[in-house]
Amino acid sequence: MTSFILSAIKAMPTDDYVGFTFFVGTMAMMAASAFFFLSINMVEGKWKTSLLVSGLITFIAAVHYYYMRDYWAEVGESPTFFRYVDWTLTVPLMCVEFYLILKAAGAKTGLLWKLIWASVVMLVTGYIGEAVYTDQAAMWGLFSGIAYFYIVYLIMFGEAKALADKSSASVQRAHGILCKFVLIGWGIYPLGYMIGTTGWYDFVDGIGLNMDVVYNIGDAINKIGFGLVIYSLAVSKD
Ligand SMILES: *C/C=C(C)/C=C/C=C(C)/C=C/C1=C(C)CCCC1(C)C
Repeated sequence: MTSFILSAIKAMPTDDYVGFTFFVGTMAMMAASAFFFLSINMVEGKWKTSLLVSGLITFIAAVHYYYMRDYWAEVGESPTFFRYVDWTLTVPLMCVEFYLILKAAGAKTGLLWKLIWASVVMLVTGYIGEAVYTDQAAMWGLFSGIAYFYIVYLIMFGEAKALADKSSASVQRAHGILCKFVLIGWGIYPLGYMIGTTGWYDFVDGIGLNMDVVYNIGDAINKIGFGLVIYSLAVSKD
């Protein structure tokens, strides 16, 4: 731990705001993981797995942030590979959260697999546009966006929504907030993608933000936010 902090200070100039968000991101994800894991024994049995998954999401992110911070400090480039490995593990786990809260209303694993496949398509096409065929970023971003909207459709209007309507009031409430995270919170990522890739209108570059800062803010909001929605569902009294 001391060597981690020392190397972070050594390798991080005070004006490196990208590196700073990787550092704070690491700490935030670690703290959130401790919170979710330690809360498991304070909630009713039926919510323990959901809280465990919340902790796994932030824990997996914490480990990736540890490496991404280092990569940024040493190489000075966007850690695209670690970023997408992180997302490929954590986004499907967020799909699992939807499945787990809707299970009591009869959610089938078929729904879970649809969500997982759509998220894999979304992330693989995004990776191709960001790291492989960078001159075709717009086209791959479009493919990724279609998969993203399919996820939005499933949870807000499709199968998952129908199950939420049959659920208890507290599950309905949690489902509704999680949907907003996917619609608004996940919407932060395409913005980061447009900032980090070429072939878009100039106003995107004019925003003057760094892609990794946008992704890091998105991750903090979505991963910790998702977990807190699950936590408040787990401690609610109905
Ligand atoms: C914890 C990590 C999360 C919730 C990551 C979510 C990532 C996305 C919703 C990414 C979406 C993208 C598009 C919709 C189009 C452009 C490419 C992506 C991959 C950035």
